[in-house]
Amino acid sequence: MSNSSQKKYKRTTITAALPYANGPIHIGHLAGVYIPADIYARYLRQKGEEVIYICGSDEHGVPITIKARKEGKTPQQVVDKYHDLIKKSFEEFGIAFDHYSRTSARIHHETASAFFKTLYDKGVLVEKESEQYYDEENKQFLADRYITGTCPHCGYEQAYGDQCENCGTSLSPNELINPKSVLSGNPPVKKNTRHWYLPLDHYEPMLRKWILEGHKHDWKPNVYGQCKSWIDQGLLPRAVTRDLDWGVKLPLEGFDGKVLYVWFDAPIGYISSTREWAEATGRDWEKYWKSPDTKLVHFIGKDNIVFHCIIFPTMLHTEGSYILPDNVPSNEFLNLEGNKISTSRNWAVWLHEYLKEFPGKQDVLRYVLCAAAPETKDNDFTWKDFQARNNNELLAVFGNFVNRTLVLTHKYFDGRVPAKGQITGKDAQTLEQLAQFPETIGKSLEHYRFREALSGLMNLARVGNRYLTEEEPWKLFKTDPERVQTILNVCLQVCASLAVLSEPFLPHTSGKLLKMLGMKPCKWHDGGRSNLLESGHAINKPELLFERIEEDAIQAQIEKLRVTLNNNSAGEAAKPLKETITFDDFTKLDLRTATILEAEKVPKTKKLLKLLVDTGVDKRTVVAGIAEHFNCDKLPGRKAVILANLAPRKIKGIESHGMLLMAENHDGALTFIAAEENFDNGSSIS
Ligand code: B3M
Ligand code: ZN
Repeated sequence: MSNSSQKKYKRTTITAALPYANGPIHIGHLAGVYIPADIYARYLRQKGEEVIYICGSDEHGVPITIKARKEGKTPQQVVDKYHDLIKKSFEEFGIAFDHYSRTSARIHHETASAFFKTLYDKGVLVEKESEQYYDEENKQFLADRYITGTCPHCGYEQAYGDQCENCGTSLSPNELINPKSVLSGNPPVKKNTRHWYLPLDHYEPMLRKWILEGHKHDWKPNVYGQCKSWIDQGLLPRAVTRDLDWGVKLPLEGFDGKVLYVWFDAPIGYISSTREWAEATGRDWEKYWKSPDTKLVHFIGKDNIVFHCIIFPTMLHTEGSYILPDNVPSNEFLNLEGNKISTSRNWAVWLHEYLKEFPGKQDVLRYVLCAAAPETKDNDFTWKDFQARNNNELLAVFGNFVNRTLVLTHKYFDGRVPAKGQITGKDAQTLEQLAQFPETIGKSLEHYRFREALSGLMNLARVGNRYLTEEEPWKLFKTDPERVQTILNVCLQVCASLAVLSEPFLPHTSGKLLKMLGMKPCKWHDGGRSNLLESGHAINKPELLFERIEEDAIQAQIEKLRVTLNNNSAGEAAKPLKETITFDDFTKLDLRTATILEAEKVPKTKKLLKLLVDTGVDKRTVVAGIAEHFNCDKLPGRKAVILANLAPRKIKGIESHGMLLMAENHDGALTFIAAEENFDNGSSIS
């Protein structure tokens, strides 16, 4: 369990988070998980290491059944549709998995239920009867996303039973304030049911030693920090079964209607996908998961950290025959044009649409998403930046250098690599620099610093471009053709290195360039050689590696997003009216004019303000989720309307008496509803 970055391994098992098969892949997924994992896998392969890159669709869980219900389909129909779409778009994009499986596969059901059975037979799991929320109208227990309510941490009203998407906190249904069933909209009742729990609390010492002592220096700070705060808060037993009918059936007699929790079965999906691959290719799957010589690396999004760093490792550890991950690189979030990517609001760039709208431009998106990856903090994707990076970097530096070199080689030397003559200091310096690149870029990759690695690759293109521009062979050919031979030889070696070292990042470009140079794929370290192309070797006709992306293509994308924004707000403006209430219902509300006297932020929350409000009748405390919209200093003296007879409730330990009325528009902006400036407090509103 020592710091593993020093450890020598024989092979690497790379997993990328299994995407939920309830929607297509978007740029956030790509930048956060699939592109970095793909670069890493391709790099190791090119180094000649033994590596497998494993993924598959996550087809269980409540998000799938909710989607099926909304669309009037069966869960299987939903996952079939998205599994196919996702798999195809990954392939076309050039994500080179060794295997892409799915968790509805038979082999997965077998693997996951056997895993559960082992933990059960070993007595690891704790059986407990407890009260859980139940929807009487639909006769169903309300697991995870079947229940929503107000987040106790930030006041967000649409928090799910397993997580608040606003503040990211992971929740249990019992913590929600005002819980509601997603199925009927009714408040749920409590009913007894029996479940099996993974007692994480028992394994705290193991986790503390393994993560907090063993991986302090090699795991990314965001990953390590989340693990530390989880462990320090005290781990609790986690239920690993659910009352649902979609999922891996419980392998115990007499428990129909119960399945494994999706977060129990999904990570086992990595193992079953490996088994499926091994069966198909006649290999032994076990060494990839059980040999201490294997380095296991999980690439994930930041909302998956606890599952991959705490829960799954505890499962692997208690099962007893598995290795634990060596690293769990996780990125922050990518935003789109300043707003959070959202599947439900269609605020995303979808991979399958991109592939259609920008045919042949896979590598441009790979490049931009790697260059702007949210490695250490959230980052923003904009179409303007996409265009600029293509035109000013890929095209102007990489493409331009390669094209000039190849065109000149054809023009002066009939497409044959000219021999080097006498070497100047500049030539030697360029070739020495060239020799460093495999090592430098490789180091960055081995530390999961993909942006740095990519900028290393671009530096190589810059070295070549600058050399060519400064040496100006086109001015020398008449007077000193021998010198031109040397210059172009050096430039061609740089091109060959680019072809080799760009493979993990820009595989389509690398393939094209290899072909243009008449080369076969090479090992990573060959990318540093100064004689990769022998003199006399014939190269092929140059083609353009990159094309200019014109303004109209970018405007079309921006327009598409504008339409989405309009549709969203139109959709919201037309929100259906709530059900009719009687006049008596209305008169139950005691609405009063009031003035805010004091305002302060509730510590450790993003959204909450604690307000002292003069209602004309009394002065009282109200907690409101408006901290992101109003400055505390500006609130004292502000008029407001308060719903004064709302039952008090505790929010973050503070008792809140009543609610201030606000209007919220479709952009989420808030404004107070208030009487005129000098109107008396306590006036009743009717
Ligand atoms: N499907 C969650 C997600 O896409 C989930 C990952 C599973 S990895 C085992 O965020
Ligand atoms: Zn929250």
